[in-house]
Amino acid sequence: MTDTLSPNTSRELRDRADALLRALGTKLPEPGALSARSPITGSELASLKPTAAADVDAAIGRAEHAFRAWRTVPAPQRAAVVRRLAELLTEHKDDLGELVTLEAGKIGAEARGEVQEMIDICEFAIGLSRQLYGRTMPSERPGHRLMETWHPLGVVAVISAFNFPVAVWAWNTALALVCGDTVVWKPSDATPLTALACHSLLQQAAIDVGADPHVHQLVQGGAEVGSQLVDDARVALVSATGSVRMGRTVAPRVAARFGRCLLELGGNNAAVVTPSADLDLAARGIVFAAAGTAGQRCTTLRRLIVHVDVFGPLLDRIAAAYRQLRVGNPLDDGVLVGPLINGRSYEAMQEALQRAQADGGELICGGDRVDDFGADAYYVRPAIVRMPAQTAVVREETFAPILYVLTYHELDTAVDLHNAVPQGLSSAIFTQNQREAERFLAADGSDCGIANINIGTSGAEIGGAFGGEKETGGGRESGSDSWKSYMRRATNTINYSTELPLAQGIKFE
Ligand code: UN1
Repeated sequence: MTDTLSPNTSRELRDRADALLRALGTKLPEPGALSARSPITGSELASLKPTAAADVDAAIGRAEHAFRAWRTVPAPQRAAVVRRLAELLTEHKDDLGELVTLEAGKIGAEARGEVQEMIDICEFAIGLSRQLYGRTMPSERPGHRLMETWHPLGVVAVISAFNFPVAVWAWNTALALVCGDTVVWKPSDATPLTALACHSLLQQAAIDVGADPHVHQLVQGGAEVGSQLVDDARVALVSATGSVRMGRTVAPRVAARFGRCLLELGGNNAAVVTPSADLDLAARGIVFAAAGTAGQRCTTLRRLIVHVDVFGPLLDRIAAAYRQLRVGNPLDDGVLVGPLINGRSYEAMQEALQRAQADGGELICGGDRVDDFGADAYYVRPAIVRMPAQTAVVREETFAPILYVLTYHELDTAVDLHNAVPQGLSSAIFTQNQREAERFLAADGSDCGIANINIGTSGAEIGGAFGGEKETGGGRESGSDSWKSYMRRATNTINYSTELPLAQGIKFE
């Protein structure tokens, strides 16, 4: 079931974007070469000027200068900016959520969820500001104390993707600010307006609490802007979310100047369904994880590894749910699947479906374009493809709603199949058998950064560390002790005795 759009929709979307920016206290941008488009229609919402190289340089300079004072502000006082940001986000949750829908195409419930995720990480960061703990260790020497202290790192470059245009920025920025770092943000060039809105909310927060607004800088544009941040020695940490291809260029360049990287790259997430699984619960978890956000989360479920005995009943349930998914305008109530971000995503999806079928895959449902929305908007029905084997196309991440289904007989084979992809972000097993569940979480089980039991692969809470292994890049953001990536550790040995004993019992007399 789908809805069509009225011919005036592009105009309405443009006016709505203007109104939302105003409501969010954001100055409308001056027109320029960077086009902000809505995937709802493919039409332009606004245009703006990309940040020129000299201005990127100046932004890094301002962030570096602001860092000198910011690092000495006590962490609980730094948290005041984040607390005010959380208040502003709460006040503007619906407006910012709607702007996310306009620009990234995700449905209202998910867009508001994304803003909630920002508020959650702000609350986490506020508490964290009093918990940047270092350890004290017993010294081997009499009259000595050994401890570690955590210090701000410097300028953090945040390079974020279109699919979580605001939450991933907040994960990084809320932590970086309480940790005493300053931030230069390069959002996706597909979502410049939500970035303008977030930047102005943060500027407002800083002004309201009397902090230096220069602690946050926004630079806009394409890969060349990101490149400049990657290569600038004043940037201490590059936190980048995006494709494996992007990570492959970023990581060695940052390493070459001994900078630090925090990478959140592609995922190719799978769920194993065992014979003991609660199939109704599994089906619900699978449908949200595979079709939600039109398959455009890095945590999207892309592979389903099902025991042969439950393949039939599980697939019946999932296919029935897929048939009821409403694809359409994400601004409309009841729509669960919005558009793909652009035509390139659509083409990548079609190409992957063709390759899968050439490999012997059987298209069970979906995959077709819903073309009631004009030539420049790309809506698709989420696809399910039964695969005879985990071929090359299945081992790649295609950022679109395709769920490949494979079957297994022995759990060991399922775990091997699960791990036999280059990426390692998120994973799940649906089972009511404790041995199977523990097998999946064990050292020789899932090799991912996230491994869930009876929950889909997407929709993680902010309290845990978020990130993955192998080609996913190894970074951890958001909760737990991810804050350590945003700080530097100093080991301090303090001698309060009148002697000078050397470690390891060395005598040097
Ligand atoms: C992403 O897709 O880049 O776990 C982030 C999730 C969300 C975050 C996704 N909390 O699906």
